[in-house]
Order: sequence, then structure tokens, then C-alpha cells
Amino acid sequence: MTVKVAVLGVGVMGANHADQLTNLVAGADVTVINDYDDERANAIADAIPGARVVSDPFDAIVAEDVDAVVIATPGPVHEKQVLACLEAGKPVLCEKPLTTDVESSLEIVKAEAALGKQLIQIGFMRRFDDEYMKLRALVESGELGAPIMLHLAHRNPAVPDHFDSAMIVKDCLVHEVDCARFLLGEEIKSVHILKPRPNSNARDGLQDPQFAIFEMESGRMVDAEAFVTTGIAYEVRSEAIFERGSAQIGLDVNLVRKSAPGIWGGTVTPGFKERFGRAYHDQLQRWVNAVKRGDETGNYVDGPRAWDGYAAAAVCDAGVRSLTTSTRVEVDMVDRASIPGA
Ligand code: ISE
Repeated sequence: MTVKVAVLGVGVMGANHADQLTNLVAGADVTVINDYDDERANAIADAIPGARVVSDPFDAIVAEDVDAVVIATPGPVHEKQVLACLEAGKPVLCEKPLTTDVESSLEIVKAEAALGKQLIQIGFMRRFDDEYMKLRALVESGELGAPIMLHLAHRNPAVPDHFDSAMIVKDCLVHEVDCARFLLGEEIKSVHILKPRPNSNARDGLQDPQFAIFEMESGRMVDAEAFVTTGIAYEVRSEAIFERGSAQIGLDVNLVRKSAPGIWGGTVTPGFKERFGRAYHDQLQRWVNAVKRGDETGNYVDGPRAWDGYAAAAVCDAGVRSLTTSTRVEVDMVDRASIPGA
């Protein structure tokens, strides 16, 4: 069986998914492309044999030649589109955020749980990155004892002009939120965002960098730096400190060159598409495989679920409140066990 996929939203991420599904991922065909900008949709569809443009995202979701949906549209329209996928019983890989507020994310978790099928996967692609998987495996193995702390860093060379301080939390720090939850296997209890003196390259009023402290349920602590105007390149690093050692990923040591006159070095990965290209691919391949098995297993997901999208929304909401109040803010989340099947 070939999974016929509709890609909703073909900006940077959606176009990347459509390309990987067409040219790299086995067992999937992109049959439908949708974007609010028809011209952009046409340009992408023209490069995909057999794909057509459907202008209304809801028509795309219910189309007969669509088995599963990738949502890479702007966050504010996710809620209705994900709900439409649930209503149509179609598996969906939704880019973060699941929705733009905590309440609607929770409603979606409940709606999916009530269906008794796992249909929603969230695009936290780092969980498919080789280095993250190795670090997670090291934590699980207990080889170095229990993990005690994480030091995380997320640096972007630049961000678009519309990026404000809250977006640094919801668009960038959100990955560190998921990373902390994934690596340590527990929820985040509180967030405190400290505000260092802003970088002189940061637009007026933009709180950049930000320094977040996550307190985990068990009392472990995580610090996460988000710095989006470094002017350098894309750097994402994680270090775990254990009882009997430490481990680091994201050193970005690729080709190391030596040349005259006494020069030693390499290049830093320019952006997230390059840094996580392989992870995006593996995420899509595992999702397509899970969709194929879904009718037998009732589980069309292999990776982070709606719950993870909800947890990220709840932590980021606390983060944004911490940013404005300059205090430590408790994360307000329901107990997962209270929603059977979540
Ligand atoms: C972007 O939206 C992403 O999701 C990238 O993975 C992240 O690293 C980047 O900072 C965000 O702006």
C-alpha cells in the first residue's frame, strides 16, 4: 500500500516535507498540495508527479485520494485542521504548535483519546535525530547513574522582524522544552525565564537572549539558553550531567580541515533544515510506516503524540507568563492518567 498524503501549508517546512515524501521517503505519494497562496501551491505541485492543488484545506483533508495529512500551516489554523482530520479519521503529522493555546490543545488530546485511535503525531523532529536518540538511550540504560541536570542551548543566526520575545519561547525554546521532557522522561513542573542584557544586534524591545530554568517533576533542573540574533549560524547543543559522568551532543563536528597557514577548523551548520535534515526524513518515514500498520494496530503514530503538543503548550504558556512577570511560574497541566488513551 502507498500512503497518499496531503500537505497543507508549503512554506519552508511544508515544502521540505513534500520534497522528502516525494523523493526520499518510501511508500508515500504526495497527492494533494494546499496553501493559502495558490501560486506557491502550484509551484510546489508542479514539481511533484501526480500531485494536484486543492485550495480549501478542509476539502483537501476529506479528499478521496488522501489517506493521511501533513499540517505545516501557520499555528493559528492548526486547531480546526487537526479536528477535521480526527473527524475524517485520517492520521495527521502536525508541525508544532499543536494549537496556539493550552485549552484547545487539551481539547484535542481529549478528542483523540475519545476516538480510541492514535491519529495525531507532532513534528518534534529532534526525537528522530541520531544524537538525541543516543543520549536518551544512555539515560535509559542507567550506565552513568541517574541524570541530574541538563544544559541546553538553542542559537539562531537571525530571526524575521515579526519575531517578538514571546515567539522566542513558543517557536524556539519549545524544542528545548520537548528535549528536556524526552531526555528525562518526565514533565516540567515550573519555568523561570531570566532576562540577560539584550544583545546589541537584537531589535529594540526584543528580549534576546533568554535564559530559562525548568524544574522537572522529580526536582532535576534544566537550564536552556535561547539566543536568536547571534549572527553566526545554527547551534543546538545538549549536555546531560549524570551521577557518574556527563554526555554531550550537538557539537556540530563535521568536516575538520587543516590547511596553511596553520589553520584548523570547519563550518557551523547554517540552519535547522541542514542540522536536522536526516531527522526530518526519519520522522516522515517512521510516520508513513506507522500509518500503513495503523488499520491493524489502531495506532497511526510513531513518535511524539498530541499529549506532547499539549505539554509543550502548557510549559510555553508558563514561560511567556514568566517572561512578563519575571518570576518562577508553575506549569498548569492536567494529570495524563485522567485522560485514558492520551
Ligand atoms: C523554527 O521554527 C524551528 O522549528 C526550528 O526547529 C528551530 O530550531 C528554530 O529556532 C525555529 O525558529
